[in-house]
Formats: sequence, C-alpha cells, structure tokens
Amino acid sequence: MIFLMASIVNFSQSYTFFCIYANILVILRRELCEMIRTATYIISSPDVKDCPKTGKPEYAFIGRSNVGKSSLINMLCHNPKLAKTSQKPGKTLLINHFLINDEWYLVDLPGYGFAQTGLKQREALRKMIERYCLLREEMVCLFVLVDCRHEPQKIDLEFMAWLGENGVPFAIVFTKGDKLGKVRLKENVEAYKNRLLEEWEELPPVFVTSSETGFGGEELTSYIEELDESIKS
Ligand SMILES: Nc1nc2c(ncn2[C@@H]2O[C@H](COP(=O)(O)OP(=O)(O)OP(=O)(O)O)[C@@H](O)[C@H]2O)c(=O)[nH]1
Ligand SMILES: [Mg+2]
Repeated sequence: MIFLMASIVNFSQSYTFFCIYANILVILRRELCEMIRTATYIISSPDVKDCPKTGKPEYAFIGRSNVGKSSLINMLCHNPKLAKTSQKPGKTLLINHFLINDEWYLVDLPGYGFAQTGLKQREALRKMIERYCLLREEMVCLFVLVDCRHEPQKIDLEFMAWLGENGVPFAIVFTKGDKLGKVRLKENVEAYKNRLLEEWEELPPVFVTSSETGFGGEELTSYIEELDESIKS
C-alpha cells in the first residue's frame, strides 16, 4: 500500500515537472519563432510629408489593390484586426504606420491600378505611392506583393522597372499561396522569376506566403530582422 502511494506521489511529481518543462519549451519556441512581439497602429498619413519623423527603419508593403498587403501585415503581427482588409479592392487609401517591437515600422500602402477608382483618384494614389518610394528616408526595403495565381502583369513589371531606375531597394512577395497546389505554386513562381530575368540581371529576394495559413511568415520576418540588424551595424 505504502509502495503504491509512493509511486502515485512520484508519478504526480514527475508529471508536474514534465508540464513545467513542456511549458518552458513552448514559451522559448514562441520567443524564437515569433520575432514580432508587439505591433501597434500609429498613424495614417495622406502624403509622405505628413508621415512621422521617427528616425526608425521602416519596411513598406505595396502592390496591386486586393493583392493582400494589409492581410499580410496582420498575419505577420498575429493580429487579424490590426490593418483594415476587405474583399473589395481599394480599401487602403493612406500611408499607414505600425510600430513593431518598439524598434521598426511596417507600412501598409494603398494599392495601385484599381480600375474602378476614377482617373483623378488613381492619379492621386500613384503620386502618393511614388512620393513615398522616392522621398521616405526611413524606408529600408519595399516589398512588392504579387498574387501567385496570375501571370506576370504589365503594371507590376513596369512598377518594378521604375523602382530599379530610381534605385529603390525592393523584394518580391508572392501572396495567396494557399490558393494553389504545391506543384502549380512552384511552377508559377519559377515562371515569374524567368520572366523577370528577361529584363533583370539579378533577381531580388523572393518570398512565397499565405496570410490564410501563415505560410512564409517566419521567413519574411527573419529577412526584415536581418535587414534591421545589418543597418544597425
Ligand atoms: N485565401 C487567401 N486570401 C487572402 C490572402 N491574403 C489576402 N486575402 C484576401 O484578399 C482580399 C484582399 O486582402 P487585403 O489584405 O485587404 O488586400 P490589400 O492589398 O490590402 O488591398 P487594398 O488595401 O484594397 O489595396 C481579402 O478578402 C483577404 O481576405 C491569402 O493569403 N489567402
Ligand atoms: Mg489594404
């Protein structure tokens, strides 16, 4: 009887230790994987001249309307309500700053090329985007988002060419990766890279993501953290 009770006490102690150990591992893993610990909306600005002078590095997301810029920011920050998203294109119309870990900013830009907006508004948005790209000193890298389902679109290729001509550093992020099977996704990304290599000598960094499943989020955050470290040193 005494032996049985001792075994039970022993087992419950081991079990408690096991639970504590497992919890510590979970917390450590989260700390390592989730490099974005805090994300706070700061301000929306109608023009680059109105953006806050933060002196902190920022990383901006651009691309066609509805490509998934705001959703990607929410996915990276583990907060579906941080940036406003919509099924309809043309949701983000201002330059939105989000402070990450009190150290750097993610910037959600309006989309380009939404045909339904009037010519006047489209022109105003184009100006807003171009002025941000050319004049924002804090911007370290622009992430150009491309829907992985589509063939290379003229508007995106022209925009990337314009970035190249103006020496704006950029990377490409394929979005909505969950909407294609593995094989098709790989084929589309390869086809896109090959199309770019017709004009570019070297490819920019390329990421494949899904805001629906979280796929590619860690790679993208790691890249931003790497850039952030490299400009500090
Ligand atoms: N399945 C799937 N849907 C996505 C993904 N990313 C975005 N969406 C959907 O695409 C639509 C547009 O997403 P937004 O994040 O608002 O797109 P946006 O590029 O910010 O659009 P604008 O602000 O209008 O320029 C929404 O209905 C999202 O739920 C994704 O990775 N997978
Ligand atoms: Mg948006």
